[in-house]
Amino acid sequence: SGCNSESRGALVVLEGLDRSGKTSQSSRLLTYLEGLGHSVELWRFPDRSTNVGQMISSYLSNKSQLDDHTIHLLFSANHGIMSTWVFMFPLSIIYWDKNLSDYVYKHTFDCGWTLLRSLMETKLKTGTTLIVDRYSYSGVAFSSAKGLGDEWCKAPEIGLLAPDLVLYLDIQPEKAAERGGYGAEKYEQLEFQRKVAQCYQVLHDASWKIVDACQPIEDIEKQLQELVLECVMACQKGKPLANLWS
Ligand code: 2DT
Repeated sequence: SGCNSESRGALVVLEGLDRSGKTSQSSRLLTYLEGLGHSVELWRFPDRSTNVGQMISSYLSNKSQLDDHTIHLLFSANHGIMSTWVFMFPLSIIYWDKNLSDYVYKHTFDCGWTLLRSLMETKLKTGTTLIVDRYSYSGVAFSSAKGLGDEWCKAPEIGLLAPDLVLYLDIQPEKAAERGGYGAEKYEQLEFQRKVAQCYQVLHDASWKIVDACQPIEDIEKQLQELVLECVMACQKGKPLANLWS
């Protein structure tokens, strides 16, 4: 059941609160699709391996402090969007954030044009399915939970590709808090996660499937497999790509 070279891959995103199981389910999906002979890659945001990713990581582990707007834009920059720099430059002056202005200075002129969007588009058009662990929705949900406006949060990410399918792993914040490892990072706090859950609610659209994340792990896995396979088929048959936040 492999893909033929003319059909495109699917853009599948997993979203949900911290500890909802996105990361383990994404790797299970990867194994599943590979097993069926599909060309598939697993991506994850934030990508902590890049320069910006390290700034994000140190913020999340409370080693550095950044203004809410600034960290939002760093997440956007981490999503590989050129227009982020247009937003970031004035902010680096307004907040006179040394890290940020150093970063803008060093990278504005050499970040090139290998935009995430075009990278994704190339992968999809050559038949590779992308499983993405968090995407722009996390950006909007987490920042608007802090009180930033939805539209402001979406603005730097306009033009990214819209996913073909968003799998939302639905868990009550109280249940997630009972799971292991909770509380290690800045955002892993019950009160904040409650707000994030509310912010996710208003982002749902037709591409979202809500899956109960409190079922046994294999049951969730089975449901995700069915949803993804259906989506992969639709994309193979020529479902058109669309833009996010347009
Ligand atoms: P992980 O625990 O999955 O590594 O996420 N986040 C993520 C944002 O605030 N904005 C974004 O654009 C993205 C992709 C969600 C670490 C935290 O980063 C948050 C949780």
